Amino acid sequence: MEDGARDDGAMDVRTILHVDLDAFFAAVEQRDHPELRGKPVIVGGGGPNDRGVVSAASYEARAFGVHSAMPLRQAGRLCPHGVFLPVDGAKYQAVSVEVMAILRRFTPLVEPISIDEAFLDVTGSRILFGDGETIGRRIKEAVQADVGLTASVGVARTKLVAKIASDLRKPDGLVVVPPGEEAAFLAPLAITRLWGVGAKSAAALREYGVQTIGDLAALPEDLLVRRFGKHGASLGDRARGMDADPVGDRDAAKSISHEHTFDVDTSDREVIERTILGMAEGVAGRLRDSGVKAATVTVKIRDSSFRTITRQRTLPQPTDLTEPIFRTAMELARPEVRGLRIRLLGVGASGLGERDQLALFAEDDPRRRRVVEAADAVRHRFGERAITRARLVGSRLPAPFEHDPMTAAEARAPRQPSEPDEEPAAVDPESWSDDAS
Ligand code: DCP
Ligand code: MG
Repeated sequence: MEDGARDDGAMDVRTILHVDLDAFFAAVEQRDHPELRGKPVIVGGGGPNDRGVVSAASYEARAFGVHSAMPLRQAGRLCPHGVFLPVDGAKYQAVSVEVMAILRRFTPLVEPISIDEAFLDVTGSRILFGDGETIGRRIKEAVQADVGLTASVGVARTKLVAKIASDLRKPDGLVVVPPGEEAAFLAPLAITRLWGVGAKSAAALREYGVQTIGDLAALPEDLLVRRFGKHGASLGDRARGMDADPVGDRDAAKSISHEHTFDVDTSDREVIERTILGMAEGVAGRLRDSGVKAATVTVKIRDSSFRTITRQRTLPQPTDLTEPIFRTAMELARPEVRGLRIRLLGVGASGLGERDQLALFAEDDPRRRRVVEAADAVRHRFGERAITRARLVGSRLPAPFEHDPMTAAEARAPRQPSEPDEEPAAVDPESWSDDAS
């Protein structure tokens, strides 16, 4: 069935796919270690006695109640016979690149939204490859054949509905929502599946007897607007599956951040400084990879009592280099860490703009840029850790794993409440990945 154009007789009915790999990190490990297939595999940190959290759990491990963002120690208690493995970020990143390349065979309109998921607008590809369902099936087959992983796919007229659909029959799912059936498809599902409905909104909606997306769709719009303001109007639309957001809309992430949880809380200034340097380096590398510069640097600090603060500052000129990010992050962090035992540190960059659009700002020394670009080329070939500043060598600090705050994965993870910022932050502190919840 042509799942576009026809029903509405309009050529502008889009066909959007959301593709999400199943148990991504754990599935890569099971692929590479056949003896682990069928076993509960838990990827994250240094094993069941580690302070960190679970990054990924195989579906076998999920049967024991283990899930992403759960403390590893809790996972160890729930699943004592689980196979615990460290995160191999460089490997997963390389697999992610392969998968995204497969998706681009089907349409140039691919919007990666995290390491293992992307939206595709295949409206213009239907004539070549078949309807949305057929393209979804072909993508699943290609990912299995070429990369050896299973993906779940949702097909719908909007990003919102495609994403909910891909999640519904995981793992190895394919869910198609024909145009016109969005509201009926969403109606029986819990409201927490809707983007932008967090625990707080869900509790507020329950006061009105709203449990399902269908209940929400049935509420009068003026009530929603009165109760939730501007957000309320779009809430009603989204409950009916309406979402005009085009694929590829956000060509760049709104912010880039790295964070690190210490195995043991620390007040060692040298360790803190080296950690911030490592993260500044990681953030700068990702800015350069994306061809953008950042105007604002943010630090996040959580102490041993779990008090969390963020501080930010706008730079005199946007940058994609380590030094200014490191220097600014240190200036922001130094007064805040004094006398405290630190549990977690984060460095973020926001206010991103295309490098070329920012040409009116003085360019950095071109020789220095060539050196940096050469280093990036090595980093891409041999992984994040290949190039490390002399300062980091021998520190035995783990390369901070990249958590992209814009990913839906992170948005789904339960969070620790943060304290409000003193300075109004352009980076929503809630959007930081939280690996300590
Ligand atoms: N991830 C992480 N920390 C989190 C959430 C996710 O490190 N709190 C990493 C590990 C995941 C990957 O990102 O494998 C993709 O995230 P998903 O939310 O898509 O989770 P999975 O792919 O593991 O499982 P699912 O089958 O539910 O998609
Ligand atoms: Mg996934």
